[in-house]
This record gives sequence, structure tokens and C-alpha cells, in this order.
Amino acid sequence: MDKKVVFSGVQPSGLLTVGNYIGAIRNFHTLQEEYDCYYCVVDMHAITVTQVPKDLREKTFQVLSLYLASGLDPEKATVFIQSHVPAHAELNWVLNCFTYMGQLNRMTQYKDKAVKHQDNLNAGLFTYPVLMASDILLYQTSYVPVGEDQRQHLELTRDIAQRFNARYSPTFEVPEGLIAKEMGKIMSLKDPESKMSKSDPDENASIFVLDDEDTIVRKIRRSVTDSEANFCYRDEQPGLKNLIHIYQAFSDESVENIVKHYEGSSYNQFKEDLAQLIYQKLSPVQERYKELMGDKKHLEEIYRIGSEKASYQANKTLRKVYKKVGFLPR
Ligand code: AQP
Repeated sequence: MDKKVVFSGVQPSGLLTVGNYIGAIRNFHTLQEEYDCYYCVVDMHAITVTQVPKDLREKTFQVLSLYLASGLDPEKATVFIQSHVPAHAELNWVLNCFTYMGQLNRMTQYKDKAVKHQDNLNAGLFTYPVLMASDILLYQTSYVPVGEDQRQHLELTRDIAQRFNARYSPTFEVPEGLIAKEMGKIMSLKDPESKMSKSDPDENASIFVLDDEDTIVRKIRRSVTDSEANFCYRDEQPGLKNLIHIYQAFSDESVENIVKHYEGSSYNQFKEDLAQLIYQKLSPVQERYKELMGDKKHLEEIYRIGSEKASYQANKTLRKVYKKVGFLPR
């Protein structure tokens, strides 16, 4: 029997944070045994905000290396670069014609990003979710492991797929999200009301996957908590709650056990332990990352093979779509 398909991607728009790691990347390799997995570095998405070309190339290698360093096996999963598979852009055009302006207007990520990028309010930023729908639907994806921030885009993807299927005949698998409940949204260390983001200009708001031990210790020590000095897991203490989620993700302990363990302790003790835990879990990833980044030829080989495999599947879906909308065969 054919395996079900998993698809996900990360933008090479900056150094990856533990938010990206917990919400998405660390789950990728656990799925590669059971599913037919496609993991993409979504460089086309990244140019919806201004990028320096030289840096974008380097960041694309970095994300690819982090995928592999986190346990992805290119023999088991298809690992590739979005712009190397032209079908993404081609399906994007067709799906643009199946998406309503009103739907895109409701996307909260667009609203947030529009405020931050007033100087470059381009159409790509607005239609970003349609390209994401194309990425997912091209592979007949059943499951999409992403963070909570992508839930709305995923709903739109489902909607577009259902609209297309209803207008013609079943063409796209309608995907479901694999979104971790509490850990699906890791918040900023400086403002626990906003999401931790790789493009946050305040470097102290995020732990980056490549941060060294001293940096992790310093950032966690200075993270915003509260003055209650009472170790609790509750909405009224959002900074502490967020740190507990990070602890939970790196330790696989339940919130209940973590709270029981630190009841009566100072926040400082918890913060010291958390910083050590993060460093312990990230340092093997960092080691492997360094090795991989030292051999770009090997990385190129991996992404070339990945793009070929991905193109084969993507073109199958694209041919179906073109036929259904009435384009003449080439
Ligand atoms: N804070 C987060 N908590 C949990 N998951 C998160 N993700 C992002 N931030 C968090 C998940 O990481 C994956 C890759 O995200 P992306 O690169 O496609 O874009 P994003 O969601 O816009 O991530 P950033 O870090 O906020 O990037 P910038 O700053 O460039 O916009 C997705 O699965 C996402 O859900």
C-alpha cells in the first residue's frame, strides 16, 4: 500500500529559532519512517521580504543543513529547494485564480507582516498563503507538521483544495495539520505575548538553534517572567508558561511533572536548568551542522537528487490540474 504523504517547509529568512525547531523541524525525522516525506527549503517564500542575495544563498544551505543535522535522512525523505521545482510557481498561478481576495485579507500573518514591512508591501506577501497551498497540494499531502501560526494558512489550503475538487473532480488530497498543542507556539523571550520569530530584530527575544552555551544561558537568564515568585503554570504568568513549554519540548516531561519538580524553587534555578537542557539537546545538532556546512558539494548532491524526486511527483499533479482547467497538452 502507498504510504501517506507528509510535507513541510521552512523559510531561509534568518537563523532558525527554537520556535522553528520545536514547532516544526524536530518532528520531521520522526515521520520519515512511516510516511513518504517531502521537506522543502522555501526560498520563494523568503523573498516576500527583502533579502540580500548572497545571504539568502547561505541561509538556504543553513536550513538544509539543519534539516539533516536534526535527523532527516535524504535516503528516506525527499529534501529539496522550492525554487528548483518550477511546478510550485506554476500551480501557484492556477490556485491564485481559485482564492478570493476576501480570504487573503483575513490572514493574520499578512496583517502582522504588513505592519513590519510598510516599505515593501508587495503582492507576494499578500498571496504567500496561495504559494503555501501549492507547495502542499502538489504532493497529494495528507499531513503537514507545522507550528500553530500556520493553522490559518492550512485552513485556507484545505478550502482551496475543496473548492477545486468540487468545481472539477477529486484532484487534490485535502491535508490535515500536525500541530503540537501547547508547544505549537513558542513565544518571544522578551515579550511573551508575541511569537518567537527568526526575523525579530531583537536577538535576545529568541534562542537560535546555533547559539552557544553562554548565549543560551544569558538569554534565558534575562528572559521576561514576572514578579510573583511562585512557580505555576497559568495564563497570568505567560513568560514562565512559555519557558515551561520550552522545557517540556526539550525534556519530553509533562507540564505536571515539571511544575511538581520546581514547586517552591526560585525561577533562577529553573532558568539555569532550562538553559543547560537546551544546550545539551542542541549541541549534537550544532556539531553535525558544522560538519555538513563544511561540505557544500555533498549538500548540492542531496538537494539535486531531492529536486528530481520532488519534480516527478509535483509534475504528475500539475499535469492533472492543467488538464482539468482546460489547458492544451504540451
Ligand atoms: N514561535 C514558533 N513556535 C512554534 N513553531 C513556530 N514556527 C515558526 N515560529 C514558531 C514554525 O516553524 C516553521 C517554519 O516557519 P517559516 O520559516 O515558514 O515561517 P514563520 O512561521 O513565519 O516563522 P518565523 O520564525 O516567524 O519566520 P519569519 O520571522 O521569517 O516570519 C513553521 O512550521 C512554523 O509554524
